[in-house]
Amino acid sequence: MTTPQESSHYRICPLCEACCGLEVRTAGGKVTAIRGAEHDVFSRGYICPKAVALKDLHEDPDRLRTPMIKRDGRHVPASWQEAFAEIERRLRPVIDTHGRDAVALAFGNPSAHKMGLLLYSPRLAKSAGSKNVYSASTLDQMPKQLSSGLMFGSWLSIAVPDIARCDHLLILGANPMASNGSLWTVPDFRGKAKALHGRGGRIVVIDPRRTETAAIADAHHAIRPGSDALLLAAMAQVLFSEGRLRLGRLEALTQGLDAVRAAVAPFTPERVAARCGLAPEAIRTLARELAAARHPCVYGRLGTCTQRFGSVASWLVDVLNVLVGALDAPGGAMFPKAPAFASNTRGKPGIGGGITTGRHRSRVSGAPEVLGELPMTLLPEEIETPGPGQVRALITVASNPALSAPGGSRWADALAQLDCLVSVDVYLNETTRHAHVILPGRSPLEDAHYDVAFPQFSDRNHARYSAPVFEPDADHPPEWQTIMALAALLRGRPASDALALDDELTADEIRRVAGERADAVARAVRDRVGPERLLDLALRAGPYGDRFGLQPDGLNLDKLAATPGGIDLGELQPRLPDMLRTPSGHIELAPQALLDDLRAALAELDTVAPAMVIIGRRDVRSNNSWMHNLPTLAKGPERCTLLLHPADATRLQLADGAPARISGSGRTVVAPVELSNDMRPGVACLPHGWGHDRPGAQLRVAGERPGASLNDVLDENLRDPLSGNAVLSGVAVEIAPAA
Ligand SMILES: Nc1nc2c(c(=O)[nH]1)N[C@H]1C(S)=C(S)[C@@H](COP(=O)(O)OP(=O)(O)OC[C@H]3O[C@@H](n4cnc5c(=O)[nH]c(N)nc54)[C@H](O)[C@@H]3O)O[C@H]1N2
Ligand SMILES: Nc1nc2c(c(=O)[nH]1)N[C@H]1C(S)=C(S)[C@@H](COP(=O)(O)OP(=O)(O)OC[C@H]3O[C@@H](n4cnc5c(=O)[nH]c(N)nc54)[C@H](O)[C@@H]3O)O[C@H]1N2
Ligand code: SF4
Ligand SMILES: [Mo]
Repeated sequence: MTTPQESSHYRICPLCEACCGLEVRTAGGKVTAIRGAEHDVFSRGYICPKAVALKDLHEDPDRLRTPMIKRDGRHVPASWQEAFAEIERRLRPVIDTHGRDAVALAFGNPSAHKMGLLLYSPRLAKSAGSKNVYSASTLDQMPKQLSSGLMFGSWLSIAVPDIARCDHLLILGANPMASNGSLWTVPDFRGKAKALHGRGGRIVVIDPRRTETAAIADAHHAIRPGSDALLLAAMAQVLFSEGRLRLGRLEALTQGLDAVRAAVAPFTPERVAARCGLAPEAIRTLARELAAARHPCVYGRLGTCTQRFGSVASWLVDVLNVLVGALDAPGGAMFPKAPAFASNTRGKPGIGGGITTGRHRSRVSGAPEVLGELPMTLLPEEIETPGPGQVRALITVASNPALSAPGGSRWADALAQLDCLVSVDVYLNETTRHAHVILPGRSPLEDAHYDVAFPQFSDRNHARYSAPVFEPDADHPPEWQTIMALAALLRGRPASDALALDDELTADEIRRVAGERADAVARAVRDRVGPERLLDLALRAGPYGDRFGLQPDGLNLDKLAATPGGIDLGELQPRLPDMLRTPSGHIELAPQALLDDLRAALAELDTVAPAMVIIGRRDVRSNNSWMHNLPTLAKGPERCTLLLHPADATRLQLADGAPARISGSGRTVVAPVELSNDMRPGVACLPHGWGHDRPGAQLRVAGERPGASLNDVLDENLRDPLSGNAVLSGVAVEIAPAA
């Protein structure tokens, strides 16, 4: 027997927002090694332990390879044709009898990491024509998208720290040492933080827990959960009242400075100190240090979004960046310039239509639409509540709300009630066990990849593309085709129209963007189909593109595909005012909705904070709800533990390792206690995405140590009213020894 030849492949990691370049070595159709790709122009060889688990994912016997249909309460394998026939049989009557709003869509996190899903999901939503569109965005970053949209005019114009030149980084509610960054694509945060320190810079962390990131920081302030908006408003108040503004060139680009000054005036450090749990002098120092730094930058993430005043906090992060002249300045918070798909590189530079919200409202609670979506936490009530427009069918795409969204058992009850649940997914898990039909996605190693969204948040401009590592099974369609088949069904056409529909929609798009050059443009990309055709179009029309021949030196997919490891497009550059798309052509520093909600935060100051609240955490060897079935990551110590400060544990009569009963919203879970001096007293901490003990799921490894689901005890009725984002942090719970 001869040993099969080893070969090396370049693949962009699809597992988290750092988007590291990987070198995947294979032999005889198997992965033999995964390491960081040293030649990657962006990540330069960095990887974390999760990347290696791509091998486990590819080989996981529980990963679905064929469609599954539920018959007599059990999932059985089926052909693709049978699966689509079953979907048509269930979906058609729902639409015919109850109308388009009776069909809901839910898109989950991995959609953002698969080119075929991110580019085709909008087409699915459009084909459904339903108001009931939901996504993980409202469990995550919608507040930041809203505040950025209001300030800068487009939903993805999000400023990121220019860590290569920054010398004072203030981080609120983010733990990039474990998460590897979010709305900030920053592979090797640890190395970059070290370099910042090497330049004499400082990192300051605001977090109720002394996290892995706080541990490498120069200062850590254990804020009371949910009070970041108050802290940031007070810091702005200090800058105004002490005459420490230094807007520089931003002054002429900004509108609303006086309105912000007036709005933050009541938020003195003394007024907010108790609610924030920080001393007034500490708050003053935070503001003064920021103002005094040469290259300051404020960065807030998940912890600042998943709270009642998430939009206000997200806005105030950028207000501070403006007040100290850090926005759009080297070393500050800058706007990357993505080679494709960025709305802030299209249209007329410097001005635009801005964003709108509230074009429709949710039927039961009346929550406003934001970015075409309704709050994920409201989906169960839309399924449960009878009446015209009641949701009776649901298509989930890479979404596991049964574990990811607050509401616990309410999700299972609602999902079980649907006339039609279709899941495009790779596992039979806590959500898809309710599906009438599951349509499996391919292994990421069988797909080509380009990061559609993340170059818009990257700490350096770049373009990278990776080809499939393995030849896919010819009978297993790529996910974009599955999505187009569903889109065809939603349009009343046969699923077999998927490819024709793709051609039609792409031709429409070409006509729309290319106008009179449409024929030439269509000819230029005619050898490609699907997402690669859309990618080539976007790259060539983009800011570095070859403009279909007008700029022969420019970028196109052929050139990119011929350059594994990618093309470096340089350090971040100032982009104001050109990148603005606000109707005024200015930075809107004082959007009315945010001013109004900041006023509402004043009332918050006089409420009594609950005695015990719970927050979440992320672990390097885990990812949301779906990577617990991969043996490489699942081994090692128990990860789903309840962190408690020893003083709280003593008071609650809980010893290290003892099972604790955690109750909230009328629901209860049990998790083992882990004593931790890193916790702020009065705050407990449990990771989310666990609870793999639901009957009917097929997750053999995860089921061995299922853990408890944090979202079982979080209150699905709590959200940031402006963005619709769920409150996942600082929620009141009761903790007691489990009997
Ligand atoms: N309490 C609490 N809850 C949270 C959070 C928190 O911090 N605290 N974080 C929130 C955040 S930030 C997010 S983003 C959400 C994430 O929540 P979700 O959007 O639900 O995402 P995941 O939990 O990652 O589940 C991903 C689903 O996609 C499937 N999947 C994996 N890979 C693929 C693929 O290649 N193709 C397809 N079609 N499916 C695939 C998995 O099997 C799984 O069903 O959770 C949120 N929930
Ligand atoms: N290893 C790993 N990496 C991941 C993921 C994962 O599950 N595991 N998930 C990915 C996803 S989907 C996302 S969105 C990103 C998120 O990436 P990050 O934004 O870095 O999110 P977290 O690591 O959850 O860090 C949030 C921090 O906010 C703190 N916090 C909680 N409440 C408050 C508060 O009220 N105020 C302040 N100031 N802080 C608070 C928490 O203690 C926590 O340390 O991570 C991504 N990367
Ligand atoms: S940090 Fe994220 S992108 Fe990089 S290797 Fe780990 S999981 Fe993959
Ligand atoms: Mo997320």
